[in-house]
Amino acid sequence: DEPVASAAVPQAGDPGLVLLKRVGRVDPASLDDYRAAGGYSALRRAFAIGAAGVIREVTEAGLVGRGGAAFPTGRKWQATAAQPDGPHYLVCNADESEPGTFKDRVVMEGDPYALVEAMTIAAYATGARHGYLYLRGEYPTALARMSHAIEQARVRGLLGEDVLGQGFSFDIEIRRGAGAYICGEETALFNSIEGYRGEPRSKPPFPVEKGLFGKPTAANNVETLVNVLPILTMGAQAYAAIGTGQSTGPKLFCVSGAVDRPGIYELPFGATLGELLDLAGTPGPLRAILLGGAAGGFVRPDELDIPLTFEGTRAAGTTLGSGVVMAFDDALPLPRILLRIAQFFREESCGQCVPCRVGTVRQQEALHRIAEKKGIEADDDIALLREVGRAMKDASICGLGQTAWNAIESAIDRLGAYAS
Ligand code: L3W
Ligand code: SF4
Repeated sequence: DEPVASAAVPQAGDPGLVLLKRVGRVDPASLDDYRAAGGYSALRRAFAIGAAGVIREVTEAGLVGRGGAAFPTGRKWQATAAQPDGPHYLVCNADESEPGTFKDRVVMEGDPYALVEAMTIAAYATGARHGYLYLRGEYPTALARMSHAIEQARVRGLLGEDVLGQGFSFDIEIRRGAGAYICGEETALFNSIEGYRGEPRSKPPFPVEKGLFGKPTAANNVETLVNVLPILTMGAQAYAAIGTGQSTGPKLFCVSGAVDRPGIYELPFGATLGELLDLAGTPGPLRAILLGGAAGGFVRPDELDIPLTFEGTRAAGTTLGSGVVMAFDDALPLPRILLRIAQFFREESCGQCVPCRVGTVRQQEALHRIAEKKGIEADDDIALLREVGRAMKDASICGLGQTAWNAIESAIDRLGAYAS
């Protein structure tokens, strides 16, 4: 476990930060320091406005999921709360495994009480009395800090029976992942908690209706949840004024690769890719930038004016995903990068459905042949890759298979990979 270097959060402590304002500034072990820095004022406001009021604020703020799919959080919570038959569950997806993603880790290590408070608010809003924090197994420091924060919150009456004397009971159980990327897919994650193999279920039914243990479940990413704190403390309107009309609020970006200062950057939605890379510093010319991680897509260095918003990246034919920005120079040959991405998907496929189980193998084989310049002509292999990619996208059960061809397709079409 490599600790996140202090340079990894270069803006932590800046007065303008919303999500990272306590990271690097407030002792992550101290509940008193967290409260002195404004902690638990959001939960107090939640109790004051009631569960329906919380959902209204989150909806008006325009908050959407930060795990990659950008589903409206208010709609998810409303749908969960509306289910008549309980028990309802809250699941925090902290199985952060997308290559190049480490934002949730910085939040959990640097501001663990924020996540405890945010989960408590989410549970209150959705009617859950029991929450699970499904934590990536390779995050021992996050585990230690979250465990301590949960324990301290219990001791101080902020978790357990009758939270803050408001007649609301809620507690959090931590479950550790065991190194499988697929367990970040919400229904595979539920199976993992239930003790089954980490294989995705077909959707619908969506978790809001039949989730963990077949019960109504709100499943949210760490970053999504901690956004609820500023929404409640500053109000939905002030929050929605940050960012753009369609992508509201602040966003954490994970910058890595050929940059001077890799790390987590908090910026309002709407900053451009070039502005973000300027903050991180690029020591030399770039060959390509991977947006959205292995499930995302490559863009060219002449596309740095792409706005970092959901609508802006979509209009540019790419994706923001969970906020990954990986910069590549010429140090690594592109075919090797693509082969590594293909290997990743092949290894992480759960094997449950044919298009993905077979497709990820065929994809890696074709890329290997092209990289080695062996066997059939590259053009034939590229045609094969397109066919297999299409089948995976159209017929796979879950996001892994549906996105396993994205980065490779973008490298061929946008970067001209393999063009002679
Ligand atoms: C109620 C409906 N709920 C959808 C819910 C659904 C889920 C959320 C998004 O993630 C992304 C992909 C990659 N009623 C609903 C509904 N929901 N329709 O909304 O759902 P969905 O199916 O669009 O996406 P997903 O399968 O949850 C796929 C990204 O995830 N990804 C990897 C991400 C990795 C990380 C990480 O390491 N931190 O996030 C891989 O594919 O970007 O867009 O909750 O239940 N009608
Ligand atoms: Fe498993 Fe891949 Fe099918 Fe998803 S798409 S269920 S990872 S085999």
